[in-house]
Amino acid sequence: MRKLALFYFVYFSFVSCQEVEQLPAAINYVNLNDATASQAKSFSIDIDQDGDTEFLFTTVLAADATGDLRQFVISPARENQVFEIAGRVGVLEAGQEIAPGNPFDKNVQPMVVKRISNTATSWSGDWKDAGNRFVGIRFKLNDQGYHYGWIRVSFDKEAERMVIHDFAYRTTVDSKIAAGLK
Ligand SMILES: [Ca+2]
Repeated sequence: MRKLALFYFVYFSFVSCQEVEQLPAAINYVNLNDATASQAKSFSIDIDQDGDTEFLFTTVLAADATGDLRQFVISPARENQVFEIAGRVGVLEAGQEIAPGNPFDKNVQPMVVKRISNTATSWSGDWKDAGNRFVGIRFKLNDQGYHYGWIRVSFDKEAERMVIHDFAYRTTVDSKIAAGLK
């Protein structure tokens, strides 16, 4: 009788452990230790560390009739995309859902633009005053479907650089995540 009781105890412990492992979908979190991207250097994120960049933070120089433009951009590689709002990189708050069904795009407007003319310097772009906000991302690795995740970014106007703090994503494809969840 005692043996039987022990059996049930072991058996049910085993079953409940299995259930715990199955949900919720796991999250991979990576601390980037406040990496920076500026005119002097770009910063790339190679999520699966296979030598191919998934997302690149860099600057692009351009010019128009009024002067020079220094554009701070995120460039998703291959089929990877960012959460977009009206063609721009959405400035997401902590807790905002990043999920299948949200609008994503690869080709988005610069996050910040510094305009330099002979007479003045001005800043524009949704991210110019951003502190600890989230870029929603989705990307494909070697499997079918998209992984959903976020990258926490600040813009340092003084030093003219993007600060890329950390990122996280669901290890299971097609699974939503909340911005900041790790
Ligand atoms: Ca990669």
